[in-house]
Amino acid sequence: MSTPHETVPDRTHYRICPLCEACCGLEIRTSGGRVASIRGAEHDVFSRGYLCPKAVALKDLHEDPDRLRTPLVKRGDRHVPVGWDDAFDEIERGLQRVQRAHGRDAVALSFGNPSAHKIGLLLYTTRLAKALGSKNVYSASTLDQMPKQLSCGLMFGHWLSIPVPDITRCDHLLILGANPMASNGSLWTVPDFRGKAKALRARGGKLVVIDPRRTETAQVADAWHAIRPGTDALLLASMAQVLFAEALVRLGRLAPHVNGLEAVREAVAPFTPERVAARCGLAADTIRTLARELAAAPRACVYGRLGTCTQRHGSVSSWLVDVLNVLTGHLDEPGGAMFPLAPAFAANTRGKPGIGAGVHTGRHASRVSGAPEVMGELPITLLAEEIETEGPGQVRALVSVASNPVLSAPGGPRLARALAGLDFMVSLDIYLNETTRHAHVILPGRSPLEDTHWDVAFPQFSDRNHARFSEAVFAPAAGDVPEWLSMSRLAAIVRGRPWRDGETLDDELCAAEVQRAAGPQADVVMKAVSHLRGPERLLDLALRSGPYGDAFGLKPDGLNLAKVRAADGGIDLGELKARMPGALRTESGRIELAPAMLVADLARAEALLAEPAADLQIVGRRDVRSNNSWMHNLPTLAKGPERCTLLVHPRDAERLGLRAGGRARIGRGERAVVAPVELSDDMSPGVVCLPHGWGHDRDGARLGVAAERPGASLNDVLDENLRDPLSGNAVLSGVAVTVEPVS
Ligand SMILES: Nc1nc2c(c(=O)[nH]1)N[C@H]1C(S)=C(S)[C@@H](COP(=O)(O)OP(=O)(O)OC[C@H]3O[C@@H](n4cnc5c(=O)[nH]c(N)nc54)[C@H](O)[C@@H]3O)O[C@H]1N2
Ligand SMILES: Nc1nc2c(c(=O)[nH]1)N[C@H]1C(S)=C(S)[C@@H](COP(=O)(O)OP(=O)(O)OC[C@H]3O[C@@H](n4cnc5c(=O)[nH]c(N)nc54)[C@H](O)[C@@H]3O)O[C@H]1N2
Ligand code: SF4
Ligand SMILES: [Mo]
Repeated sequence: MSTPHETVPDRTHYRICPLCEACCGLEIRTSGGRVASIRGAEHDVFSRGYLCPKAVALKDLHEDPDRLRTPLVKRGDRHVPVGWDDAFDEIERGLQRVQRAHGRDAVALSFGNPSAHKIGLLLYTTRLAKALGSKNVYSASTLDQMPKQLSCGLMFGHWLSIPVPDITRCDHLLILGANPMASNGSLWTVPDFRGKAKALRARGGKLVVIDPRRTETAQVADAWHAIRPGTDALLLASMAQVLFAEALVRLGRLAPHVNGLEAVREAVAPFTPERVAARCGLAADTIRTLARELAAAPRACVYGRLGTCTQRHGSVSSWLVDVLNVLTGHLDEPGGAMFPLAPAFAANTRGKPGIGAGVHTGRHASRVSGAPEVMGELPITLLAEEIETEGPGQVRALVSVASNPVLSAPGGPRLARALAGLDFMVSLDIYLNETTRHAHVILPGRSPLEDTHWDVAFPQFSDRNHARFSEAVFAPAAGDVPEWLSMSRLAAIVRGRPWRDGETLDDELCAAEVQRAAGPQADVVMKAVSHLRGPERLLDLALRSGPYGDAFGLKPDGLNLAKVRAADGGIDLGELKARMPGALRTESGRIELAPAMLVADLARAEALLAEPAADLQIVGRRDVRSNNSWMHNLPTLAKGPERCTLLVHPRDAERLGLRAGGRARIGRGERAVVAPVELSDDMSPGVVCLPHGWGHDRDGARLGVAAERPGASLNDVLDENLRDPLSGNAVLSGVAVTVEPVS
């Protein structure tokens, strides 16, 4: 007997991988309606055939029987499938009831990492947040990059104006707290980091890594320096001090565009290498050499990522990374730290070049702890207390979009208890997991292979400019609702309208945006995109009005969606080019080298000098075959050795009585988890390492493969009360723990 699929001819599809920030182009061969093979697309203008083992798991993800295909509604303690209309009816009743009884702030929004990888989620999250009108907006950004967004926002005027290493022309790359060999890069879209780092060294360049662990990246570097976790602010301030003291500061071309040089000189003056060396765990001479080499290299760059953000001084560390780039004349220069020019959606390409409104924080504060809003968000580690604490403004309902804070945020079990007490919760997700099991209604997201794809954010961080679009590989099931439309329906609901208005609302918002941007030309513009709907309409508008756009026909050689769609493998837009001062959007129209709140916080970091390092600190790690909390259900990736292990230096193991393969209790106060021990002299003594995103043993989740080897959740131990006060980012690295053997 033949199935309908067997009549589908074999085909080869081009698809951008949505699984991490490298955004590799893939060649997916389908046969009989199923994925036959996945390879790197050699003809991709940007990634040129590179891929990692996760890409192949797109097939597992597409076929995963646990991946949700229909909406689920909670009846008693079970989730049962329902039709789409019934699901939206239930959400409309649930959310509007809470809003009517308790006001707008009573409904919170939480969105997670995968929403950055789908155009229909990312563009519509902003719309949903606006429609909601609640102070209670939370996301994975405060578990990740908020410190960098804040420091760059203050320095360059927009939250997404974040420079990236121009690695293909760089000869000296200093990396702190990042492991692109495993992570494939972050706030830096750099497919094939390994190959590019190798080429850098082959042309005589130098790669230096500063990390408490000799990571996979440190292993391919020329030098590795083990730092005491949480002390990057001291180290970086000290390097800046050396530059001033030894007259190595060269602002170069940007000199006339920089404010605050003297303030920086003064702020870093107390941080001599001799003073910080012992606390950082690096010799004073090493710190001097790091500064001198950076200054001496003609084309050099400092790059800091997760390890420099998820610590108590995340904002100051993130700031000082770019201070060093500016002081050594490497910002906005080829081979240095450069600003990509994305073809669509980049705020630093819109409005008046070189000047803007800057960024501001603290326009409101969290109700219970008074933490300032940053980029319209509150720290996600405060969500539990906002749900638990009674009084006006208490959070009583949650809309969760592609987020799994029960595993991804410190204090997971406390948050899970809080979620269980909500009046109403709706999740837009692809799994019934540790977080979504608390939802009254779960709306399924699509398999990436059923969606068209354009990266909204990552071209803004790419090591080369490009425009790439991919079509869906498979048609979605009949009656299936795309995620953008689910988001639009949710937006209609929280605006007090019927969910059935979702599509009309999208039309209204789009027309209003075009009216604001195009004024008298609005009708012509709307007509030009009248054949499109949803995210594709927004993309065509953004491309055509963007820096390479066809300006709706005025520049016939320019880009539009149809052209990009027709270009299999994408369109190369060339190497990174200098963008300063035009890309600035600060109020002064200059680079703010010494934003007041960062300078003030550097003084707070000085207190670290009087505070001895904890006996044992824990840091995280990433494995190339895993991704945060949600890829452990894919057999291709789940097989192989146990990955959720505690790395311990043999010396620590000896004094703590731990042995390889034995089990360790990792504790902090009342909290503890147990994990197998792996001895590793890649660790610095005094630092242990456990990955996050594990702990798939919670009742009510439906993750058959992941539950077989659930692992322990690091965030069951970490402390939701530890934050970088400026950005609200959680402290996930360098937290003091105790470790003891379990028999
Ligand atoms: N201790 C510690 N904690 C950490 C980190 C760490 O290094 N250490 N890293 C932090 C970082 S950097 C991040 S970004 C956060 C991530 O935190 P989260 O974003 O909360 O976590 P994820 O594991 O990415 O889970 C995303 C959710 O999205 C769902 N999902 C996946 N694909 C789709 C889709 O296509 N559509 C929809 N609708 N849903 C989808 C998944 O099922 C899952 O529920 O974790 C943070 N937590
Ligand atoms: N395979 C895989 N790839 C991923 C992910 C994944 O889970 N798996 N997650 C994706 C996400 S959401 C993100 S945000 C990116 C993150 O990508 P990266 O920024 O590369 O993050 P990590 O690999 O966690 O590397 C952080 C490093 O910081 C070090 N570190 C910890 N504390 C300190 C400190 O105080 N100072 C210094 N200097 N270093 C410190 C850690 O030892 C670790 O090596 O990866 C993305 N890509
Ligand atoms: S590095 Fe791997 S997971 Fe990341 S985009 Fe490329 S293929 Fe996908
Ligand atoms: Mo992240």
